[in-house]
Amino acid sequence: MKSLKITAVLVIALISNFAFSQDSDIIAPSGFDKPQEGISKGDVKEISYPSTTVGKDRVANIYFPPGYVATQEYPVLYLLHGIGGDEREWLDQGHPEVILDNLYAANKVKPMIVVLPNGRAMENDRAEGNIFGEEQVKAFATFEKDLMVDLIPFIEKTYKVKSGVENRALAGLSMGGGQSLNFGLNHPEDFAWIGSFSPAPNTKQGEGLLPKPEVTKANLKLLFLSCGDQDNLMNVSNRTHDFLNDQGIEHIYRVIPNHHHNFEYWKNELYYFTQLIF
Ligand code: FER
Repeated sequence: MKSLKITAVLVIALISNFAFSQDSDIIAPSGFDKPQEGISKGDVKEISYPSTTVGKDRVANIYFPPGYVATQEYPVLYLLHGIGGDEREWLDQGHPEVILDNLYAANKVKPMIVVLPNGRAMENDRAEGNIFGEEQVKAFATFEKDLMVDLIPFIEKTYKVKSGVENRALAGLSMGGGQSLNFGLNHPEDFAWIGSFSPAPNTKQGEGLLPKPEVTKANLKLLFLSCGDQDNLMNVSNRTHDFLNDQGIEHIYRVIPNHHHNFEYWKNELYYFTQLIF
């Protein structure tokens, strides 16, 4: 009887322990997105850069980490928004600056600069009118050129930035998640870290998604693909996960239970992704 009791206690302990460690790997601890008093805070600054792609100056935001020193070199994460957003979407709805300030205070993230661009590369890049229109959706593809030819060179000549593929990350939500996969895998010489949070149907398929498998295999340090299990776009993540497996591209695939296509989920993923990079 006694040994039965001990066995039962052990089994319960094992089950609850297992559930606990699983949860903490998947769902961020409460308070991760709440501003804390008494910790150092980073700075958010709006910048403008000349775009040869669009033919005008374009606006982006930058988050500088707490204790940023302009004479030191930092790696850079480019963080992209969704179809209804612009260069302020993450800041207004996801508050990455709060999540990152908290992670810095807990010493859980490497010092990095985060650039928040506008991923709709067209003359009027506001999320207005028919945001699903052909021209508007095409502008999310055109942003590849703006990013590679205009924005990244501007950032790298304006700020002290660590060189090398291992010091550049690209991540985004939904349309920005599709862009991160499309552009990141098209430029494996330039991005070693890719994060895709509930990628949208703009995500390419087949050889179009993975044009340089050998360079990708050599350079990629992390491909982080995830989706909430309640998201209508799950099929895009599933098909991408299957394709990457078929091609032998190592990646993390997270399916987050009871989560939808929204900032509660995207913030959660940012919390985990940023701790894994650089
Ligand atoms: C679509 C469904 C969703 C699509 C784009 C999205 C281009 C993007 C959603 C988002 O960014 O939140 O069919 O086609």
